[in-house]
Amino acid sequence: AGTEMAFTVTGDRPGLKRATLVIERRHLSGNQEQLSYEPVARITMAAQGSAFKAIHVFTDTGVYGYWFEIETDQGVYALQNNKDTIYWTREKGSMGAASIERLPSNMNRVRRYRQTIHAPGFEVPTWAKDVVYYYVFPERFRNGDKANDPRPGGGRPQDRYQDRDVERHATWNEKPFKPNTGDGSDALFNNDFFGGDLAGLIDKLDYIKSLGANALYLTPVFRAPSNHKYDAADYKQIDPAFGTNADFERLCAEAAKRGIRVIPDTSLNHVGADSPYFNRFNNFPAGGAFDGGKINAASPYATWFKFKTDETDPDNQFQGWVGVKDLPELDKNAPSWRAYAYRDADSVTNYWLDRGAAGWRMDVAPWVPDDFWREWRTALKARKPDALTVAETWFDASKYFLGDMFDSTMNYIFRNAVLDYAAGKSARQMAANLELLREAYPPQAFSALMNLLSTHDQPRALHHFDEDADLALAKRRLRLAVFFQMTYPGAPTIYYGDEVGVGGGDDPFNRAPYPWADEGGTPDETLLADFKRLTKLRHDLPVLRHGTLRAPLHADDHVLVLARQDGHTWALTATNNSLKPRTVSVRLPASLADAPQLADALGGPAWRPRAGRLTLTLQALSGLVLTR
Ligand code: ARE
Ligand code: CA
Repeated sequence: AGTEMAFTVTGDRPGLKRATLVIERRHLSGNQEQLSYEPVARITMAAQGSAFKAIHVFTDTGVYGYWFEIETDQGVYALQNNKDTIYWTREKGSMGAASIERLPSNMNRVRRYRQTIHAPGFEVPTWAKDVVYYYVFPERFRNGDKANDPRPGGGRPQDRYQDRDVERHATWNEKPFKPNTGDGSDALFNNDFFGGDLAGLIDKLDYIKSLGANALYLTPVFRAPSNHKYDAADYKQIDPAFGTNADFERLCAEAAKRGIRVIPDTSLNHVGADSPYFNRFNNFPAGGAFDGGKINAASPYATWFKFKTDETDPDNQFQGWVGVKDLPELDKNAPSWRAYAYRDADSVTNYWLDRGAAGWRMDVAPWVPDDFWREWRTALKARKPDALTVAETWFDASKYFLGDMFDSTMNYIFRNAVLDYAAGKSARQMAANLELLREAYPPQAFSALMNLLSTHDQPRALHHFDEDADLALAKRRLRLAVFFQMTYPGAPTIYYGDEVGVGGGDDPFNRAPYPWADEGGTPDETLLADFKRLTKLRHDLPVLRHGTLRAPLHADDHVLVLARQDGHTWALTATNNSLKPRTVSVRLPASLADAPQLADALGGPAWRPRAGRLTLTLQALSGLVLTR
């Protein structure tokens, strides 16, 4: 706020009469599907020679869009963002490519340039930009303790969920992780269990470290009936099938010894229907808000939910998240819920920070009101100033990066852009999509993004690359995607198993057990070695983590060349997604043009610039990192 920005439009279009700078506030609401613009300022730009100039002072933090209304002899046009081209270079403040089009009848169609004005004190923990995540769905990683496996029979009433419909698989390979009948009879569901647990994670910390990861992101580990545990039954207890609270502390302590931080995940938007809070199935002692399917006004949790007393069908008396009745939605404005979630000294948020968590990934962020997240962040940072906050979002997350909500987000925009590129789509398109993030996100958030390729909610990267058609080719494409991930700003994120060739389509097939060799699995060791080589490259070269990204030096159908600068250190990163070698010639930035040679960080021969240009040949589906 208080930031002054100067805008200049240049051009020699004959008949140019007037240029107006239009600034609007951009609102993305609902589940990020409703986009609207609120007028902020219309400034007639002053003509100076062939240029038009204007200055605007942003008085308030916010997500802004701007464009230029251009009046000529022929009518009124919008000078706007060209969505298919790289149009933005922040360092010079000039747009590489813009388009001038007639004003559309629906003004939402104008493609605005973006400016996010964040609070001056927006600090992201400094460690975040050095992170390489290992991302684990704990039920499927490693069974370190057979004694705690979910099993039918016995147990206290509140353990009874373990008897319900549990399909227990003795070995990892017992149930196919590829649908092969088509009739659904082999489908996996929320009640298929394989026995993974925290003991398994502790056993494999050395493995995780050897892979080059220094942060461990875990999908929920708190007591819950399903295998995914987003249906919390006790926010303050590790699920008995995963271990104990002491195991969590041990995991964090053992991880810390190896320089690894642990980031847990939970939903503060909904709980499980089968929980003491709700108790729809009476599996817990009386006292839930919906005991046995009846509204219970006397429950200590009664105010956590909004019930519709005029409905008779229990299913209609409460709201499930996106209609999923297993996940009763909380009233996020209820003071009693906010107290439990983050205000109390031993709130859910504090409870696990105090036991070793380095931050939180927060489920379904857009379903929760912004002021909840603001208060939540304040409470969390008061408890642990260097704790990291990561929002689960799928689209533009700018509004979370104003300094008062989140530090980072799951970067699905990155995933989509990079997977499409590695699968053969144009480098120009990938660059345009990624440059949009660089334009919109404050740099401190941009370099802390959770840059993922696979997740537990989407088909794995190998699947995207058509693993069933040609596995070897799919793996080459995966290597290219990982190369890009490891050389780009933001925290590279490895979804457990990707590094040894695990594939699988949509949920639940993207959650296959890790194929440990000592359990009869066949991890792809060659692929693993390549992952390690690339994480090492990232750790060895600070410029890849800290270096400022400049506007792309080159982007065509196949090749992208990027430049990074960290003080006097430079890196050029280049990738080719073609099945054939490609040669490109790029003009070097001034401070690189006089370099006698650029070293290949992966050990290949050095490259020599000539007359300020560098001619590079990239092998099929490969990348290069050149440093000075
Ligand atoms: C289960 C089944 C699904 C079924 C669903 C609905 O597995 O096949 O479609 O039920 O009946 C958790 C479990 C899921 C489970 C779900 C509901 O992990 O296995 O699904 O609970 O029981 C959207 C949201 C995003 C959300 C995903 C799932 O925007 O926030 O949907 N992700 C988080 C977690 C999930 C978790 C939950 C939320 C609930 O990461 O693991 O699910 O706590 C498009 C849209 C996205 C959409 C995405 C996936 O690309 O753009 O908005 O994400 O598809 O559907
Ligand atoms: Ca176990």
